[in-house]
Amino acid sequence: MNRLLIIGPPGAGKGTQAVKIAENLSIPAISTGDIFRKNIKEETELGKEAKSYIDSGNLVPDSVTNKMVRSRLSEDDAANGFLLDGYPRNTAQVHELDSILSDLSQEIDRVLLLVADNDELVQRLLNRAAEQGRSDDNEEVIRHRLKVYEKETEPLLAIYRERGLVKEVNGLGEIDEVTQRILEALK
Ligand code: B4P
Repeated sequence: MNRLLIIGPPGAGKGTQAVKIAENLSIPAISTGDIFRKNIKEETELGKEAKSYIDSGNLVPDSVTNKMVRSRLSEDDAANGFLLDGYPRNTAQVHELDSILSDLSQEIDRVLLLVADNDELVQRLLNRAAEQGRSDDNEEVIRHRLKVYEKETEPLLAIYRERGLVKEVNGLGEIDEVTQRILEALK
C-alpha cells in the first residue's frame, strides 16, 4: 500500500495530511500545488505559465501539469511509492496518470478522499489567508476553487470508485486525529 492519491476539496487538509502520512510510510509526498508555488516564487517559465491560473482559482492547463507530474514520478525517490496530493484533478488527468504509471509498470493502490463541509473549508482557508497570505486564499477565489472542485474534480471519483480504490475519510477534527483515521483506512 505505497502508491497513494489524496483527493479532497480545497481546505480539506490534503497538503497537511499528505506530509504526515508520507513521513509515516517513508514515501515522498508530491504536491502539484507546492511544485507550482515553488516555481512561481523562483519565477521559472513553468511558474510564469501557472501563476494567472492559480491566482484566479482555476486549474492550470493539463498540457503544463501532466508533463510536470510525468517528470516528477519518474524520479528515483518515487520508484518505491509516493503520495500524490492534488493530482489528478479532472478526468483527463486520471487517464494521463494511468498512462504515466503504465509506462512505469506501476498501479495506484488506494485513493484517499478527504471530506469536510463547505463552511469549514472556507473558514480554514480564510484562517490560512490571515496567517500566510497565499495569493489564492481570498474569499472570492476560495469560493471559485470550491466550484471548480465540484465541477472538474468530483466527477473523477466515479472512475476510482468503480475500480474499488476509494476510501473516504472524515477531515473534521484535530489534525492528528485525522492522520490516525487515514492510517486506519490504509490498513
Ligand atoms: P493546492 O495546493 O492543491 O491547494 P488546495 O486545494 O487549496 O489544498 P491545500 O493542500 O493547499 O490545502 P489543505 O487542504 O491541505 O492547489 C492550489 C492551486 O494549484 C489550484 O487551485 C490549481 O490552480 C493549481 N493546481 C494544483 N494541482 C493542479 C492540477 N493537478 N491540475 C491543475 N491545476 C492544479 O489545507 C488548507 C488549510 O486547512 C491549511 O491552512 C491547514 O492548516 C488547515 N487544516 C488542515 N487540516 C485541518 C484540521 N484538521 N483542522 C483545522 N484546520 C486544518
